[in-house]
Amino acid sequence: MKLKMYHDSNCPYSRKVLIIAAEHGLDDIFDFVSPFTPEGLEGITRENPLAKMPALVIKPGFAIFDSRVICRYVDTLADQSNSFYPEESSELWQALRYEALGDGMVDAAIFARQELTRPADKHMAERMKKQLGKVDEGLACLEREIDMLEASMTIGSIATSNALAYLDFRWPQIDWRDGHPRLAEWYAQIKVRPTFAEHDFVESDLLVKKLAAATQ
Ligand SMILES: N[C@@H](CCC(=O)N[C@@H](CS)C(=O)NCC(=O)O)C(=O)O
Repeated sequence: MKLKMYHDSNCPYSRKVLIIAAEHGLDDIFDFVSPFTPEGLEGITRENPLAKMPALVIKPGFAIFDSRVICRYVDTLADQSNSFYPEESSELWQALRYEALGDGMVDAAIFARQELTRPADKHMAERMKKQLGKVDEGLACLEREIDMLEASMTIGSIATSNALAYLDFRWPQIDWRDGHPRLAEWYAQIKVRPTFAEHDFVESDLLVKKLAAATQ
């Protein structure tokens, strides 16, 4: 039986789940529901008190949420010799640290973008600058520590490369490759892995329609 997952094609947090599932050959375990339809919104609100995607219903009436929890759950469904969560303690903390960094960069990029989507007279330049500063510091940290990322493929590499993909999708005006040559080289290799390329971001028609309806 397939597991219902609340997801839409432009959600960076959901994308991590899709990549980890694909890496494990588990692409077809999901039955996707977009929260951008009235039924999807009703469902996600009922099943996740935070009403955020991704949320994965793993048994009737029981959904797990937050992409970090779902990624780890999906990983447990696979052969543990291929786990993206290292067994050795210091490697595990390193991988989880990069996962937090990648997700945190996505959080900051989303907060900053929300400023752009407000009417021009309501933009809060200071707030946007502060959030984009977090993205800059994250990029500098990844460039400095690239040897660690290159060493092995973990949930940390999935989350950090996902953050870079999200910058390319939503912040193309940020030329992050400039000044981060080793990170750019690492990302160029990882982004062509079939499991990453097949789950590239796609603008969601459902979201576009929802936003258009809201502004009428
Ligand atoms: N930390 C959460 C963040 C999830 C999140 O913020 N998802 C966005 C979509 S990309 C969402 O559902 N936003 C709706 C809301 O905040 O109400 C995770 O990793 O799953």
